[in-house]
Amino acid sequence: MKIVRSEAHRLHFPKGELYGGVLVRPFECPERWDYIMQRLSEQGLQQVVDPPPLDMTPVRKIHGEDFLSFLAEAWALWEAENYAGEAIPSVIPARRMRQKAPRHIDGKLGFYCMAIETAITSGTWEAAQSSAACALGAQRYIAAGEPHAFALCRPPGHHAGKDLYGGYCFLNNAAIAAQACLDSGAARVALLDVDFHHGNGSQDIFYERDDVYYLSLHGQPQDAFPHFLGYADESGAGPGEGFNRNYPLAPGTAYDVWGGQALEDACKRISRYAPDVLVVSLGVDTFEHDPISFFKLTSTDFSVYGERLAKLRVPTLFIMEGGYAVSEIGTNTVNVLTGFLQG
Ligand code: SP5
Ligand code: ZN
Repeated sequence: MKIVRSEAHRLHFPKGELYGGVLVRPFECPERWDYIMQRLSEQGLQQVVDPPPLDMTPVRKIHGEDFLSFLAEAWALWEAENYAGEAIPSVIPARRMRQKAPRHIDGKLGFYCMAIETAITSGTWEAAQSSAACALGAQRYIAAGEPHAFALCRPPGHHAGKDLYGGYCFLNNAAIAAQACLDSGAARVALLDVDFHHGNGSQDIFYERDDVYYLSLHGQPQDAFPHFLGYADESGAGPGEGFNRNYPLAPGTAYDVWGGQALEDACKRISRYAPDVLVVSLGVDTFEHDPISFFKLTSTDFSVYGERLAKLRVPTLFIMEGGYAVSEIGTNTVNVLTGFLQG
């Protein structure tokens, strides 16, 4: 299996994440990448390559031009204010306020942000671009006929919408890769999101489209981040009606329900859709010891569902998303991939 990854991810490492009213060291940290790389090597997955330069064409089909300009200039505008810390919004365009991007960086941050735990710092934009380049680099192997590929993306992407960042995400790597699949000849793409959190950004991007079928298993919004999307009655709109499927699951959900019921149902729907490519938003924050999540998957369960995904017999592009039990993130991620290779 080809693995596309970039050292440039290290350029994104904020010092603070707002958690429980305190600025803590971010859960989404560079060592996540190191543990995954180490485990890949231990398991003999060594076809590791750098991404090609980022092709902005699919990126511009997923994100608005104004949003991309904002990401590119946010740190410079913030620095120009001589603020002491990292860029975090302080004001949000809430209900009945004007939805118009202002000139001042304090206003721009609030306008484009969906969750303020995510700080922007000097290298954030470059790292986000390198992450999207990894997704597109891996997609090229699928387009060239390989049956599978893994993009070790960091920062992650599935919370990033057309014009929204947050939830540790800036560019929606999986959505950009799905778009590139369509642009290189696929007619139908299934985007299966197994991260613990609902991929509000991916759902938002494809909600009115029938060429990308989004399916997500996640903590139910009543209890879990991102709280404001991911209910079971969100089924798509317009031409996209029927091409969005959510499986919101309760605290304490273990593999009998997660895998035996929800993933099984999702797999049946994917088979019926008969996609040309399967993109998997691969977050391993479903793990029983994840510090910010509430599912109960064991390390073995990750191998089991990797095998199940292989049985779909569709070219499969894995895109790394979340997972914050850092010392076990390598084992859990690579178990999905080795399970898949054995399936
Ligand atoms: C890509 C990804 O996994 N993003 C997740 C971002 C979650 N950030 C906010 C988490 C807030 C969690 N609150 C949990 C309370 C546990 N006691
Ligand atoms: Zn997550």
